[in-house]
Amino acid sequence: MKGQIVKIISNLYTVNCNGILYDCNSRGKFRKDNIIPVVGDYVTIDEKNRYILEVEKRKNRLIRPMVSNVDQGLIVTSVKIPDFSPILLDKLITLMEINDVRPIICITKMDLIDDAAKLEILKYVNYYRKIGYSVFFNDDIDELKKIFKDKITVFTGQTGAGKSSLLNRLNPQLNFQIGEVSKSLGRGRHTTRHVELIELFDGKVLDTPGFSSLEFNNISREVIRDSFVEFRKYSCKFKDCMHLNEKECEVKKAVQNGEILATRYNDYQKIVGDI
Ligand SMILES: Nc1nc2c(ncn2[C@@H]2O[C@H](COP(=O)(O)OP(=O)(O)OP(=O)(O)O)[C@@H](O)[C@H]2O)c(=O)[nH]1
Ligand SMILES: [Mg+2]
Ligand SMILES: [Zn+2]
Repeated sequence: MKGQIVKIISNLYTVNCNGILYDCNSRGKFRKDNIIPVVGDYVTIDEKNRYILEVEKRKNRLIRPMVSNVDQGLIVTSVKIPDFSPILLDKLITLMEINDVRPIICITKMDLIDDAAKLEILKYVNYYRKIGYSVFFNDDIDELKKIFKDKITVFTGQTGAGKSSLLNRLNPQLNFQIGEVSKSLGRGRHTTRHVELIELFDGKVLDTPGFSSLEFNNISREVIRDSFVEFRKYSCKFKDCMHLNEKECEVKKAVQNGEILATRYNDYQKIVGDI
């Protein structure tokens, strides 16, 4: 019988087969072949003996939280407490692009800033929309409800950005704990929380906000470059232009004339420089 792993607690795998949950063990064979089933995996189970027999090929797999077959990531970004951080946003977008996860941005806490600061934020919002990303505000509840259908969505963003608050607003029955900021800052973050896919508006979301792995080791500079989607349309003099120290670079020209947002380009330089 086929299904999807929706929860793992130590060695117990909860598999959803057409809406019915089966608690299964994994077979010893998997460990030998170095296949460790994760939440999100599509599997075949032996429903009688409650064993996972086979793990299907994954579309992708994220680490921290460990989850596979993710379609999209909702990047929850506050404009204050914590402050708006373009570099964090761009790192998360890059991380998603290279894992074939569609980034969606949700801005929170606009009520905490004045009109001048709002204009500044709108400049970013318009830019990210221009390059093809969906950007919502956490007030856009009706629009946000529509994005989950038939998708696996991971919530991500800084601690305190408002992920749990947003989930609760989307579905008050979820009743996630809110305001962990100060507590978690004191003790180091995210103690042992299990990873679980939950149903939300005909889709599934990951209730463990985290996605803290922001290192780009083992990723080539070219892949990072290509994750900046707005760079793709420029044809530079050198076909393999990294848009860094090359002369006559169309991307750099576009940064200078304001077509490409300066923070995007700076963040690109930082991310490439880090690897
Ligand atoms: N003013 C204002 N406060 C908000 C808004 N959204 C969330 N908050 C507050 O921000 C604080 C943190 O919200 P959480 O939802 O717990 O943040 P989180 O992203 O889940 O944080 P972690 O679980 O630590 O990753 C809480 O005190 C919320 O009430 C908003 O739009 N405006
Ligand atoms: Mg939370
Ligand atoms: Zn170039």
